[in-house]
Amino acid sequence: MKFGKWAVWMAAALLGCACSPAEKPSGTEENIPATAVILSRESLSVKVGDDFKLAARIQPYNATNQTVNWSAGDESLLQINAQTGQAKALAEGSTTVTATVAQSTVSASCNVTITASAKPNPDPDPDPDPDPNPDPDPDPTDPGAPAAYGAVPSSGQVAWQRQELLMFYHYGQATFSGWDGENSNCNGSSWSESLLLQNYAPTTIDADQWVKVAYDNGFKEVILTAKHHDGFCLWDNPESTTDVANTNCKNHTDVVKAVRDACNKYGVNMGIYLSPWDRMIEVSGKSTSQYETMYKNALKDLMTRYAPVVEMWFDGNHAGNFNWSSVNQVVFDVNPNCVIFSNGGPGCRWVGNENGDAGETNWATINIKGRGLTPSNLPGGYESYLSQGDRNGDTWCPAECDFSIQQIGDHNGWFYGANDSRKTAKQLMQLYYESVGRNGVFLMNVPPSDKGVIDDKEKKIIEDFTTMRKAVFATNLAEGATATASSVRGNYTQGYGAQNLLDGNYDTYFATDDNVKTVDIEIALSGSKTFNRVVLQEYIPLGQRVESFTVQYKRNGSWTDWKQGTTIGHKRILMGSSVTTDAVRIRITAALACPVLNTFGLYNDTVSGL
Ligand code: FUL
Repeated sequence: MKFGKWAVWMAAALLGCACSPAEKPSGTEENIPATAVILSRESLSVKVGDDFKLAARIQPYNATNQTVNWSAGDESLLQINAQTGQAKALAEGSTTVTATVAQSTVSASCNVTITASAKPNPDPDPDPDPDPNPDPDPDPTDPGAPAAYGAVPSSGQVAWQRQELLMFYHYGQATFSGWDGENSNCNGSSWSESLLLQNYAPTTIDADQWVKVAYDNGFKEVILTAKHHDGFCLWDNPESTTDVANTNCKNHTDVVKAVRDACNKYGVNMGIYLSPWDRMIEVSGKSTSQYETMYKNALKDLMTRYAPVVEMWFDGNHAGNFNWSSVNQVVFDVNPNCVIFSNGGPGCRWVGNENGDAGETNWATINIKGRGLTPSNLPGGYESYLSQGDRNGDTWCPAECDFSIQQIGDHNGWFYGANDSRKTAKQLMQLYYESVGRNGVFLMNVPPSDKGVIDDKEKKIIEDFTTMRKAVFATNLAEGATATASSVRGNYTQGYGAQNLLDGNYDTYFATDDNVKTVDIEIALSGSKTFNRVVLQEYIPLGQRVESFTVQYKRNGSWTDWKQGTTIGHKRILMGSSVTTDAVRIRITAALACPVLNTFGLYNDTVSGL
């Protein structure tokens, strides 16, 4: 082992570790060309006469040129402002909207289908006598959809957040040895490749069962540690000899492929974790720049071999001083819609703790432009910054709340431990409320055991959690209710009325006029109901807007406060005491722009004990 170089590398790595954000010299990321532009929608259906506007996101996020020019495939069907992107559907048919980054050929298109106007055709045989009593209140016309506000998600980020439940698999030599890279040595000896290769001793690996457990319990994505901090790789990494292909196991399994195949079978999305911190690199004496090249090659190999990869996980622990923009680019070159996780995105962010809970106030936006992004280069006090996001953040980068179902004392047990304690179904339910219910996603680590399966103990707890969750959300007590609002966009209730909150359609929403930022929404229930949970969702393709709201209910004929909330985002679940009523009122008391909400739900949790 070359201690001299190892010590230098460790010092460099520690400077960039998750616990001590490092400043990157300014001016290193000037004149960065745009490599892709992503639209908020890949396809869209509108009606003749509708106004709409798509949001465009340029990659990399810090590309120098941020100007987009807009055009329509067929201008007789669609009129579009070349600078602002504001569009109007003129006639029935199909066409495209294209956004092209100025002075480049980088572009993206959205297919637009235009159908007949919802408004009835004008009377073909008009009454020749003028109406003696003209309608004093003629039908309002569609004022057009609200423009996107602030930083908005890509279509990949919207799809990612709507998954809500994600499962992590930490598996590798540490499953057998109990020594993961966070230990200062391996089995009491210095870290060495031969030790790792010897330690890895599976008799069988049933990745199909791992993914089935996820699928059966409503988890939409799984993330596998293709390489953890020890440096042991679960696939035949062309850049390393410390991998499954070099172990003594006869018929070694490419574990990444096994998970890929199972994901294909069950229709579950796949994410990959590739640890920047690597004990084998430390003992090799390789320089950071040599390692960066190896890391990028390994990443490219993973991206291409196991595509599609919906999420790439860059752990901030000892993440080192790579040129992270160029590492991200390796991912985007193969999959421009991949959501990249790190302490600071750019696709989604660490929530600032490993307890699985987000801040009660939680913006999906943070400031990362111009920071010379590294997985740890964020403002001071960044852990609380990450848990709450930034109201005026320049980039859409929602929070992912990771934790492990296994615990060693009060720490997460990332790799399987037969004697580790386990969280209970009730604790998982609490974390669900504190992650998904606070505009985050729930990322639970379920470590496969040394027997190559998810152990029955874990399986049972996850199934109990599923039963509990399903019981709580089985009946929306707002079904059959009537919703009205104190103000509706352009008075056009058929397009933007409060009833859209109850129709179960993600893409129809309630909205107000651009200058109306506070509004009351009354929900007259179909009878007397007892509830203790309220679910609200903003239509995030148009940005996050609401800053505060109050939920009230009718008690003895008067409105009574039940609970107050701050942000909503993709989903907010308010938990309160059980009350019985026949009417509920949502008062939006502050918003950054006109509120745009697509879902209201009312539930009664009588099973979790929370
Ligand atoms: C942390 C790592 O150090 C843990 O080992 C684990 O992989 C967790 C998900 O992220 O930062």
